[in-house]
Amino acid sequence: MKYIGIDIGGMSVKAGVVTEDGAILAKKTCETNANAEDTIIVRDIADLIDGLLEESGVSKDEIVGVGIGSPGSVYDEKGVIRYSCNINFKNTPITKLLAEYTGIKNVKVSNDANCAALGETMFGAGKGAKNTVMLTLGTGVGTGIVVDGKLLTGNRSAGAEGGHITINLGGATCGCGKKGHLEAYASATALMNQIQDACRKHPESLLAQRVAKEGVSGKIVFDCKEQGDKVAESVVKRYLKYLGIGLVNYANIFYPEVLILGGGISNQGDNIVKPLQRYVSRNVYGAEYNPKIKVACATLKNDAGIVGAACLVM
Ligand code: BMX
Repeated sequence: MKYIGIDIGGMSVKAGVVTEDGAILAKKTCETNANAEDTIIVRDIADLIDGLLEESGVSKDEIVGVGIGSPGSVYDEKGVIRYSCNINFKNTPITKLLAEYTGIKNVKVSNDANCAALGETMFGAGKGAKNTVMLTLGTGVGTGIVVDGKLLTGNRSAGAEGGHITINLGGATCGCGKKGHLEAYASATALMNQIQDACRKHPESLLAQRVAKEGVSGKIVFDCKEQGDKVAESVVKRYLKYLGIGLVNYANIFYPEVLILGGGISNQGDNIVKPLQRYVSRNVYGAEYNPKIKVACATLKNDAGIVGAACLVM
């Protein structure tokens, strides 16, 4: 059996042919025409699928279905992307359009973090678990919640927007315009801002010197901390503290077996898992009496979006 997974992002759309074991047979990418008419964006995706099948030598008849993951508010049951703040989707009937353009009837869509959570739960860091919460730490903070093996998405799938829980009343402004949300503290975007703030305040630090030479990145702050830079250490400590608060909130509500962290920052592995594991284990309600909640980094890495989207039609 073969499936197609589509991972829509603000910059690019990634497509892959995925097997029932979650392996990717072939991949292809195109630019996201984010400001174009939504029908043009969907046409581009249809063309991408055609190109992918042609290059991989897989025929359309072999494809069981196409799953799509997109940032924003998605009405899964209706196959509609209601709204996405940086891509021109507005009540776009994406599954209907894509089925029409490709001739593949079975097309499903969900939020990008929901897809990542599904992929990691079926084939990645949450394999074997029935309850997981995944956080994608990227432009924003996306969350996907799996309860008893199924995605929990709320009324008409408008929920599971866990980046928008308030962790600091009146705090930093979130991408959505409200204040104090987890996304404003724990996204990769937020980490970049925190690094730049620290560099402005401490131009003498190793962090500031390296950022001036190499540009800002999440990796640089962990590298500088490793080299003993105190400024980098305090940026990392603060970042992990807010992320930890978010994790404990999810842990207390959903009590999953595994809390999974995705996005580029998850490449830090133990550098983030160890302190976060300590924080969660200390602060979750009734920790001494309840089962341990494991904190883990995503294992599907950049492929989580493609594999997870394909899981929608498995
Ligand atoms: C935002 C929101 C979520 C999304 C999350 C992660 C939009 C466009 N996005 O909170 O729906 O899951 O960001 O998105 O409204 P990413 O762009 O970081 O992958």
